[in-house]
Amino acid sequence: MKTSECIYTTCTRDCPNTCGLTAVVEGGRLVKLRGATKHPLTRGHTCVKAARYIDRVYSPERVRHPMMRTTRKSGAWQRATWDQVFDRIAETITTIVDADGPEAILYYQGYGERTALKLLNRYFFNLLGGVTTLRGSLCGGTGQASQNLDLGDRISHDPLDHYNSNAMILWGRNPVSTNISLVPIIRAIKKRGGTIILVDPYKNRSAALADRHIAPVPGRDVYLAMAAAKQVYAQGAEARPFLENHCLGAERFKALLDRFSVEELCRLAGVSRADARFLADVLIVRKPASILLGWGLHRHEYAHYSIRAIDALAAICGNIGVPGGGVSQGFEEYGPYDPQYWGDHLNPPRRTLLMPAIGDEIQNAVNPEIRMIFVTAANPVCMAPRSDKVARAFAHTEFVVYSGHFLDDTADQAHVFLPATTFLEEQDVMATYGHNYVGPVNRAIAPVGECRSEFEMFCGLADRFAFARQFRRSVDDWLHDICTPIRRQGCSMAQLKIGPFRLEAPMAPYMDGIFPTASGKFEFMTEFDPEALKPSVPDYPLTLLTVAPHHFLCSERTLAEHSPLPVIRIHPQTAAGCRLRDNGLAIVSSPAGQLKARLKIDPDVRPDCLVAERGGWIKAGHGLNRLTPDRVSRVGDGTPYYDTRVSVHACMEETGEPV
Ligand SMILES: Nc1nc2c(c(=O)[nH]1)N[C@H]1C(S)=C(S)[C@@H](COP(=O)(O)OP(=O)(O)OC[C@H]3O[C@@H](n4cnc5c(=O)[nH]c(N)nc54)[C@H](O)[C@@H]3O)O[C@H]1N2
Ligand SMILES: Nc1nc2c(c(=O)[nH]1)N[C@H]1C(S)=C(S)[C@@H](COP(=O)(O)OP(=O)(O)OC[C@H]3O[C@@H](n4cnc5c(=O)[nH]c(N)nc54)[C@H](O)[C@@H]3O)O[C@H]1N2
Ligand code: SF4
Ligand SMILES: [Mo]
Repeated sequence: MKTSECIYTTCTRDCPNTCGLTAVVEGGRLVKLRGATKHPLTRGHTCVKAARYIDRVYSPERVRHPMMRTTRKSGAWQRATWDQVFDRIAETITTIVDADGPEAILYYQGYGERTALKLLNRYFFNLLGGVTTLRGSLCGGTGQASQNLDLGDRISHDPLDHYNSNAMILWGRNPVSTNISLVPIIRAIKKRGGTIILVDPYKNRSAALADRHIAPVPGRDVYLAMAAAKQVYAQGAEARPFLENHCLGAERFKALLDRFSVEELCRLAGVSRADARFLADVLIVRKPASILLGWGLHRHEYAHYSIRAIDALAAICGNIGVPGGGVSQGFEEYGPYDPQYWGDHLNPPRRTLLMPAIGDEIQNAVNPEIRMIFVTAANPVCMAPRSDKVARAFAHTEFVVYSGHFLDDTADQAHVFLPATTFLEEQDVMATYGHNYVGPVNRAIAPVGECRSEFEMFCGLADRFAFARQFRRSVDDWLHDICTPIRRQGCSMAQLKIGPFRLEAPMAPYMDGIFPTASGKFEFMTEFDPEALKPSVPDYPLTLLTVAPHHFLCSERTLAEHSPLPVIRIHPQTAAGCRLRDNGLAIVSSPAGQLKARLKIDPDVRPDCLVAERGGWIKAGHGLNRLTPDRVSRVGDGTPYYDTRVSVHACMEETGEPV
């Protein structure tokens, strides 16, 4: 009989849930991955993606040994040893640094795994002299920067604090797919007679938990928040003591509201008056209410208007600084570590390239040009906007190193493939952007094939440079030092290997009514330019929302898992207007490019939108970022993926030609 072993670990995938997991191992093989009941938030629940992760670990498509090739176009991948790939990378780095300096190298660190040891990746490049890195965000930067303007420093409510809420507004967020541990909390609020509202142009899976679904025009939530705020004032229900004592700019915000009627605001938001009224009434009657901002709300050029207006609405209702209230979005996943281990102090500030426009940024970089790109835990050719430009930039780069699990669109652009372990094969520590617990990543199985952790990769590379001794220390020694702030909070490293630890953080922030802004008060948005929200591309009447897939995490999939074409959802009226039929083929065009897709008629989509699940690979016929613009959000250097304007036309089944 096989003996079975259970190992406690933490999921490190790019997901705000960051579950405590039990890995069940039999005869050295991972056989089950289930939620660990001892985690105070995740409590034994996991998502559909967890069980399937075992297939990913052992997938026949997974790259299990290092590979390299001399040219990308014609060169087939050749199996190599770790020494061979390290030598080749180290030689190329030395040649490039000697000729053009370290800034000719771009280090592209992705979102695939954000653990404690990942600080050392950048530390390596800083020991090298400081290379070009990234700035801005493909993910949540806009929300954080916008909330910092209002609150001084964005601090979210602990998810467990939402148990104190009598209402929850899911504002552009889909926890049923993306943050499963919020579901029992939502159910508890409902059970107590509380109200749940989903605000989303698409009736996503979380609508099933909501008492009401409000579907604004994408990017126009600012008008809905303003309409609700106006009604709160109209009913004399504003939180006067809070506004008078703890806020700056409330009168000027009110003056912005006075420029519009409620009817006008609702029309601009694309919602009914009853919707705005319902939202206002819930916020007045069901106190405290917690508003959860989703990432969907962020992916617009002027997202800060909506986010700041939502903050303002919460402040007017007296929902800031109260248990069960607040406007929450995320946490600092690298927050609990000692930041000196990034190594940024070792050099003067080095060049950074803007993530939302990374294709142009790479191609336009001069003095020095980008000659080498080193990618870890990312798939920018597929996931960054304007895939055409990103692919071109990578193709023109002399030397590309890719560290990851599968031969995805970005790996196809590489000269060297470094096969990485998954979190089940590693020792590390994981904090999260979704709650206040940090947890251990414990090795459950031996590395598959010859895979190595990124830490081991950078150790192997560092060995080939003069700073080798500064880098080569054991995992335990590094974690001990990187986790100094956690140890100072009273958690020993031994304790951190056993289970989750709650970091010092308020359950509910700002309860003293003091905000870390310049004024010490909550600062209202006082400028708003409605012209900015007018659509500017008349030939492209629809907005394409490329949302989180339910069954996959971003582009984490294999070739075999792809459907032949991406599925794009369209409202029946819109489909009828363009003579498109259910399950028919269509060409979707934006100013950036074109894509063939299979249509699904779906009344849950707004008539002025199309909805598709993001993350499919270009080489599998998907690649939605062939259509997205590479603009930059006005606040926070975020990526306005959801400002993608498109048109859709039927095409012939046999030839794919337009009808
Ligand atoms: N299953 C699964 N889970 C994931 C991920 C995944 O790919 N799959 N990705 C992970 C990552 S990287 C992230 S960042 C999070 C994202 O987590 P979420 O924010 O919950 O998910 P999204 O699907 O990105 O966006 C949520 C919703 O925003 C809506 N939306 C779009 N534009 C607007 C708008 O202008 N206003 C409003 N009100 N709503 C809008 C979309 O229709 C969508 O339903 O999830 C993480 N978890
Ligand atoms: N159209 C559109 N595009 C989007 C979005 C959208 O809403 N619409 N959302 C954006 C968002 S929110 C995000 S966060 C980004 C994500 O963009 P990226 O971070 O570029 O891409 P991911 O698809 O998350 O790919 C992460 C990869 O890392 C690998 N990986 C996991 N762990 C490790 C590890 O330890 N080491 C190494 N080397 N590899 C590892 C995974 O297998 C996976 O292949 O995409 C963005 N792109
Ligand atoms: S992907 Fe998210 S919900 Fe699923 S197991 Fe990992 S952390 Fe939990
Ligand atoms: Mo993200």
